[in-house]
Amino acid sequence: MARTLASLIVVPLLTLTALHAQQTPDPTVPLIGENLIVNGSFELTPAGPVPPGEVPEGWANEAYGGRDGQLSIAEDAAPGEGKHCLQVTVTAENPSSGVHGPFMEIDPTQAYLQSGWIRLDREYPRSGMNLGRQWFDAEQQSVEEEQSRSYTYVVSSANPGAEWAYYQQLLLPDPDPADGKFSHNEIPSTARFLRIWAITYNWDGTGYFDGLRLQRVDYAAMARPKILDAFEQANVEALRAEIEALIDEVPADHDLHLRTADLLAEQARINREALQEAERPVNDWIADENRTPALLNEMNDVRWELKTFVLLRGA
Ligand SMILES: [Ca+2]
Ligand SMILES: [Ca+2]
Repeated sequence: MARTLASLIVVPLLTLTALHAQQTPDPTVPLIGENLIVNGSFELTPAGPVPPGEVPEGWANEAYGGRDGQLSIAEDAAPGEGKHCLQVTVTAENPSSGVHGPFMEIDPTQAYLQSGWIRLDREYPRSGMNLGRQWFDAEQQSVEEEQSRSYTYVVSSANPGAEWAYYQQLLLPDPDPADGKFSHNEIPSTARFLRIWAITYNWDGTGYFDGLRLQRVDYAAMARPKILDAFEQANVEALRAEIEALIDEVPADHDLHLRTADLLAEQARINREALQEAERPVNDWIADENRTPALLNEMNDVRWELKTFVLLRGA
């Protein structure tokens, strides 16, 4: 199951730019509801220095407990993000600052998009700007991966230069909770809360955050490929095996079982006919344009529905 679902997660991430900047928010991600972050655009706070020991409205605390006045609200904004942003200034003597958000309740069986804009005051050879989140369980204790950490990043050491750059990451349920690990884009199964991190760590420079968002995603409605690529057309048996593995994860009374059984029976029938035409390789026959596109596309659809069902655990 882990291997199968890993392939699912790779596909959307390749197109959703988990770790590199793009100029505009991705319009293909269907979002549900409003931004869950209060004052993620820093418009609720007047421009000027944030008093030492304080943080802008909606945020919980300075990330490193600093009382050194490293935060301020600048009169600048990312495209479409109002008139203010958060400025963080760190120095060699005091190299880490930023903000942590409050505990936000999340559902680990749902999909979310975390995003934000970052720029620096000038070009730097390296940067310490990080946008991410820390995961917490129902008791608000940090969720630890085996021998590892409870925090993960949309982007770490973001170094966009002096121009605003947009970063986003699709967060999906951990497809394999039993392995004791979760990737940067995975929501740990035991997570019930998160705290947003917009931090500047171990650096010497000035950077800006704006337009910080966390929103639910209608993952099942995300655009999916309607037509299999040539590799998959030539590997229909692999597609079949993937569907067979997925259907094992679905409760027996779900109507996906009937649909899948009919589809696999049809594919098996075509296979048998192809074998009887002994002179033609099975896969060529299967890919015959007049014979099987509808079947292949329906298998593709069913695979997507199964993956979505399994990943979101029927939600
Ligand atoms: Ca703003
Ligand atoms: Ca896992």
